[in-house]
Amino acid sequence: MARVLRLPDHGKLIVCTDLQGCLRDFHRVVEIFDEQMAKTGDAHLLFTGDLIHGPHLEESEWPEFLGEYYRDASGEVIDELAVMMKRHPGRVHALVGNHEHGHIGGPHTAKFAADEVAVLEHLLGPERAERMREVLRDFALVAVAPCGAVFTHGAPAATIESIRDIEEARLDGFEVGSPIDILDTPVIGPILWARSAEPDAAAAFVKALGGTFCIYGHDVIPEGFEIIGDEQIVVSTSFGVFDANKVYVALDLAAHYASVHDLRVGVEILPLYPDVTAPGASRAHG
Ligand SMILES: [Mn+2]
Repeated sequence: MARVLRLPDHGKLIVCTDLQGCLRDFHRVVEIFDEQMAKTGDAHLLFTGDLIHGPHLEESEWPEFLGEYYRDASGEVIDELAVMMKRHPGRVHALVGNHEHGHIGGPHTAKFAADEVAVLEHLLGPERAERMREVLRDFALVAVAPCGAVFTHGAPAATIESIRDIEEARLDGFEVGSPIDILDTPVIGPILWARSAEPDAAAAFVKALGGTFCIYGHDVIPEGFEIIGDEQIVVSTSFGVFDANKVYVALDLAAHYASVHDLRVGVEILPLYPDVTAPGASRAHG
């Protein structure tokens, strides 16, 4: 598979960060993409990794810091993503996150279980697990767009000379490593695991890829998004956030964004649930 996804210079791009198995938010993002397709006939949808591995908790056990309540539906999210990719060839894309990586050669993640890779593959059973891995193996590591946007799962902290360093990166063979070891692995370690990047490092990274700024998730921003320096925006579309604060990004792929400051709230930076205004308001018990 190609490690670098190259987006076109026309159409609308919808960007969704970490879902962690939240099927309801996946459906909402698909609805937004479908509306764009109906309106313009030229839309793309990009998930920036960590579509899978959410909590398996009762609502009564759910801690406040996890944001809006949901129950993990990782298998369904990947099944439906595969359907969307077939239905819209070349328009629905995803990047590898550290949670996907665990299924295709990376260290097994331990966010909500001691071995989330083993838990999910056990839940799915061998055949469905293999089908899921086939879908995940096609995910790119980085996406670039002529509009200036670069997309990664974690922070753009990797040191690279050029796009070739991404194209030649290998994702397999890290099963035995711990997440701490992999953070020290050049290129893929920071891209999949770094929570922040120094402004100088981010500037060098996006420049090496011919871009002007980077959109990523991996960390939770309870307010929905955070802009750092001139080159970085961290976006929280789903996981760890209440509905009122969930944010997605819509880019005009024909535009040119000179820096992250060209992204406008209400135009490129949009609420996932515009009708929900109070944190937790959609929850039955408030
Ligand atoms: Mn992550």
